[in-house]
Amino acid sequence: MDVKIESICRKFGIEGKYLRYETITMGHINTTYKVYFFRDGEEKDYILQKLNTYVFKNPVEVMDNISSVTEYIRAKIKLGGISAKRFVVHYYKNVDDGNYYIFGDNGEFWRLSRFIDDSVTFNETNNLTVFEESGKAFGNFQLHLADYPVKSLHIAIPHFHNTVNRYAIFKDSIERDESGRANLVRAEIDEYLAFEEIATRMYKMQRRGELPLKVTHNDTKLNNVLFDKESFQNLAVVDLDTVMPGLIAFDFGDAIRFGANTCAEDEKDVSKVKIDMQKYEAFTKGFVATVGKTLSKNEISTLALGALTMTVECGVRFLTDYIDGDKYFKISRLGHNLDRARCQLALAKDMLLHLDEMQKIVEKYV
Ligand code: GN1
Ligand code: MG
Repeated sequence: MDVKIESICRKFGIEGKYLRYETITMGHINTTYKVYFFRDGEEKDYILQKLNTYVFKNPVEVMDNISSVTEYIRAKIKLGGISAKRFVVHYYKNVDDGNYYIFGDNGEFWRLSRFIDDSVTFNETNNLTVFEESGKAFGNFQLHLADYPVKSLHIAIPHFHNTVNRYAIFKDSIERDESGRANLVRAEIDEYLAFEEIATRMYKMQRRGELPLKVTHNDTKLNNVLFDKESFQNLAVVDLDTVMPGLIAFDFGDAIRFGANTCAEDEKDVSKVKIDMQKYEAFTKGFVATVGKTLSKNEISTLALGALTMTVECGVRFLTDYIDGDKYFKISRLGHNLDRARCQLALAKDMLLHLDEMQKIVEKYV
């Protein structure tokens, strides 16, 4: 593997002595490595990723979105008279000038970025300031792209947060029952079906023109934010593969789903799974403080609903994948997708009980 990793990095013009690589296990879709070289008297580190082309059918368009959006953010930051180096990811160009490299007969799709100096990520945190900072990070991402021409973006994954469509796919999978698992999860299926009306409300509002499409990140997990390793201030937002037109509540909601759960996303003991209202408030404060003033009345009134919607949607996706035989999300144990689906279900139920309280907290910070 060392030889392959080194040779791909060389295709991106990386010089110096190759030292080693580490596998980064975060993320359910792409394959990620941190790679170290030695040059000019010091270690240099890079993030090398193999894109999942089963999930991203048109990876060149994904990279095109990423370069346009990062250029845009970089230009905005520079306007403020500061260097953008630590605040936005930079992808290397290959020898032919594209920001990706296609390797081997199977057409593996690789990309390489600089590792942002002195940065850290968190899978979970009990530090409320860190979580508030992540709210600011995604809020700022929104602000930077507020005047970006939304329609010029490629659709990386069609109908990504279209919950109506997610439910249709779910029902179709149950019907086909390819791996014979549907009968094992009848209870979970019924509970998710009971959430269908509320979880499709926001999408229907958007279809009626009541919610605007903006440039959204669409995968706002806490571990997609880089923080300064000393001060824990937010630096940059990463994992830009799903940047597409979307609703502001997708970004707010998915961050809450992942980061304001009292447990990990795949907790098996669902009796422990709750919405952590302190974390919820911390994120809301950071997010609304940065982007709140740009939001319409309808956008504001759907933020808490967005958290519930994204939790149900993600759970439906995990359960669909379990029923399909684990084709989409990486798993590290048998039944992993089912554990994830059960965990999202428990979280959604608890959110439903707290929905009014959650919305009041949003309004407190607007
Ligand atoms: C996937 O790749 P990762 O782990 O950041 C997924 C998200 C889900 C998330 C659930 C392209 O994100 O939509 O919310 O898993 N990404 C894609 O943890 O499907
Ligand atoms: Mg991702």
